[in-house]
Amino acid sequence: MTIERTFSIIKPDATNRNITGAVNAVIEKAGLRIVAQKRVLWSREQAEKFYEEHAQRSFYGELCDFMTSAPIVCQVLEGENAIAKYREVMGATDPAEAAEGTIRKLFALSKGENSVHGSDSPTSAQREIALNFSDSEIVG
Ligand code: DAT
Ligand code: MG
Repeated sequence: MTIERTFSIIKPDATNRNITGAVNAVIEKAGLRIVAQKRVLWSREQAEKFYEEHAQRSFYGELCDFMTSAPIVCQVLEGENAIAKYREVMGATDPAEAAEGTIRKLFALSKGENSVHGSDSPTSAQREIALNFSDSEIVG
């Protein structure tokens, strides 16, 4: 049994539609604990830094525009195999390909406006949590 932490974002399409509670209900029903959470408006610089691995992709500009267009809810989720589990709970990047019952199937509008982010590996989780939270903000 490995208790892990992963980094999550509830994205602008979801905060705009006032469905952060509905997203959190799916997260908690899956057995993940929200051990840190804050609503913030990212600067362009924060978005570009966070998504720097995608800097050469065609959608990078659009992605950074979207992620700074409205408040987001940043979270740390804790649980058994939290990183892989949350990727499962989120569903595929494109909601058209996401499995039934996943957050993206339930709520996402498109491949870009897809309601949530979740870390894809332990290395990413560590980096993304450190970029967005201080240790004292995470209370397990
Ligand atoms: P994920 O968020 O599932 O890890 P990713 O890391 O490949 O997906 O991409 C990061 C985000 O960029 C994704 O959540 C939405 C956006 N994105 C990815 N591919 C896209 C595309 N082809 N067109 C528009 N936005 C895209
Ligand atoms: Mg990703």
